[in-house]
Amino acid sequence: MSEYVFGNPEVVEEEVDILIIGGGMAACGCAFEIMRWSDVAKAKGVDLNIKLVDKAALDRSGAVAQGLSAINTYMGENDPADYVRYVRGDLMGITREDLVYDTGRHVDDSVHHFEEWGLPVWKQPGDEGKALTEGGKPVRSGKWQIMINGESYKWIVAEAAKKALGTERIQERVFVVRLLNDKNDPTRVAGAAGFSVREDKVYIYKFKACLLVCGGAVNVFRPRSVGEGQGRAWYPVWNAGSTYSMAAEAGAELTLMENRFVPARFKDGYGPVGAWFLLFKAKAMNAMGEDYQEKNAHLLAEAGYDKYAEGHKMGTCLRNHLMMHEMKEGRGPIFMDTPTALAKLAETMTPKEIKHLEAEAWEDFLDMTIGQCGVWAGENIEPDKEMSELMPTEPYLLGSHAGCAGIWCSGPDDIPGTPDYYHWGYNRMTTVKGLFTGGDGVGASGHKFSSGSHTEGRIAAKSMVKYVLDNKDIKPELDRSIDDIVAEIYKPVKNFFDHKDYTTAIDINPHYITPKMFQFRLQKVMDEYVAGVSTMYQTNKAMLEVAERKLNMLREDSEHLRAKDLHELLRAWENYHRLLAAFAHMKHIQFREESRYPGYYYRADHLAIDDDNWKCFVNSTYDRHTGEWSMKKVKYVQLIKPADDEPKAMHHPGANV
Ligand code: SFD
Ligand code: AMP
Repeated sequence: MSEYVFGNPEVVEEEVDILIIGGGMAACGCAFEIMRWSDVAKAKGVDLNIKLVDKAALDRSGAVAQGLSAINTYMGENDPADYVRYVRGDLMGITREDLVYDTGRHVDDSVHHFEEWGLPVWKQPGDEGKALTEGGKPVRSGKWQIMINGESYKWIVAEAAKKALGTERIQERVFVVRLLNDKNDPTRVAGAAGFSVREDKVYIYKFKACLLVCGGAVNVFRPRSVGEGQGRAWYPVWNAGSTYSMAAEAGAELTLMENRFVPARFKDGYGPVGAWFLLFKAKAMNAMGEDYQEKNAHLLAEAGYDKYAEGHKMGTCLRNHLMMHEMKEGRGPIFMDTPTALAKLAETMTPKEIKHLEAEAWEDFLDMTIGQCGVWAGENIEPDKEMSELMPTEPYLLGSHAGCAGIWCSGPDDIPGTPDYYHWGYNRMTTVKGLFTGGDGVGASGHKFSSGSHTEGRIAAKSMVKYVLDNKDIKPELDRSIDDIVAEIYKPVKNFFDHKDYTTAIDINPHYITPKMFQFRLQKVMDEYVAGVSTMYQTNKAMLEVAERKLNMLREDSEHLRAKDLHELLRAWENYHRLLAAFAHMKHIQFREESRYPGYYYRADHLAIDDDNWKCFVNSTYDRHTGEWSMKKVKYVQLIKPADDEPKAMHHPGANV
């Protein structure tokens, strides 16, 4: 007989100097790096107590759970300044160039560590067995991307983090629900609270500084997958917007939350396209077999989008824009011509090499998106014989891939030309004192990917230690009582037990809402009014007003979320986090009266890109007491000169703010 009782949690209180919240790429980077700086502190007589807490198990948590087939950010022979130009172009001209440059100049060191820790990096013929640090030339799929055998990528990176930190400093399977501000200074963070997803326990941490790196937001929008396939998404379903919602509730300024990522993916399995486009040189075509990117290029000029696109420099959202045009005109489905690509590559190959090529085609997905192999196997698709459909997916909120939603962060202070409002002392610290972030958390600086996110965790590690050493006298005091926090976290449990006997059907009850139904409601609102797939990514002022009204009602109803077990408690709080992330996204889209990212979303009432008024960041803050959002424009500053071959319009002087 189990003695397990649910609903009366044991409260575990802990005080540390630094808490790392999350266990993904940025968190592992931080864990690895921080012990080096902690040793430096020790030499100065300060013994730092550091802890990492992850909702899942470090070995397979976060976006890299299934592994990856490429490292998308590796400089190698390239110049970090050029990387900034690439990121700026891809994100339609507005980016925090100081943050991007900072990641670019440090990222290769992380990749070298991955290889040293055992990650197999593909090498050019003749260089096999030669490490990158020994001059081994990687197989590049694109200018910035290198190929890996990455099924165990996360395992390898987690192992190094565990070794550095020590397993006794790692707490797995604790979902952090909220940050707690300091009683004596509300602009400072002093703690965090969460609960175990395995035991009836609430955890309350006090600290001087924390790294909030819980990834991006998935399942905010109604996904294309339905029924038993509904668990499929491209980005990790377990990253539920916790980074953005917890930061916003603690008072941190968010930036570019209007941005989202709509990846073009292999239909239904969500297999990534990068290796197919870049490595295998496959072409995408419409149902008539036409190369729609070439055919539709004139559309970019007609809409005035071409100033952000020039041949190979066409950004991710603009590629989507051209694909969506074909679909809207009724010339879908869109196909990835895998047979022609493989046949071309095979022209000069021996039969053995051809077999190897076919294996690589499968391995690309086996290593990171195994569900796509399921679709191929289930639908009898042999990629060398039959084409596969591509589809733009539902939107994701993230700051590390081809998107830049996130938190407004302090950058490095050694890059010439940075205005004061780009840095306030500690690199990667948010506008809340002691609250740092990395990876998907850092806004306005996309295209970091796995390696750049790891790097940002390392950058934050160093500056968090500095912050704590500079602020030795801080005595964190929570602004709320422990009883109050525990009652709040377990409110969905109380909602259930107080009312479960009112009806005979456990899920049907006027006194509570199940997390699943709550999620359906959120996804429906976001899909239908905030530019999801059902409106082909379009919205307008009136639709956003309806969305706001419905989201406000959903926020009221969040008080009535129920949890009949620990699993539902997790789902309840994940969906609460999704709601706040969704709210931020909606408010930002409402505020920015232009269509900055065609192919990601369209303000149908402001279809143009309006550089005169909107070539700027949009930042917001949230007041958790009133539920109000405050929005503002923040001036963009160009720090890296355009390259000679860059479109002239990129030289635009900046926003009218
Ligand atoms: O093919 C809480 N990514 C790719 N990066 C590459 O370098 N190459 C690729 O090939 C990439 N591709 C790709 C990628 C991701 C996915 C899912 C696929 C394909 C299918 C992107 C990177 O993975 C991504 O940029 C980084 O992982 C981002 O790092 P970070 O640290 O910001 O997030 P994370 O790794 O997901 O970790 C989040 C952690 O937070 C935990 N967590 N813990 C406590 N309390 C809470 N409330 C929490 N909420 C979340 C999670 O458990 C996790 O540990 S391709 O498409 O281009
Ligand atoms: P994806 O697999 O779509 O996530 O892409 C992996 C990497 O390749 C990212 O750095 C993308 O920006 C890049 N990429 C994907 N498709 C293309 C393309 N058609 N042209 C240029 N870069 C691409």
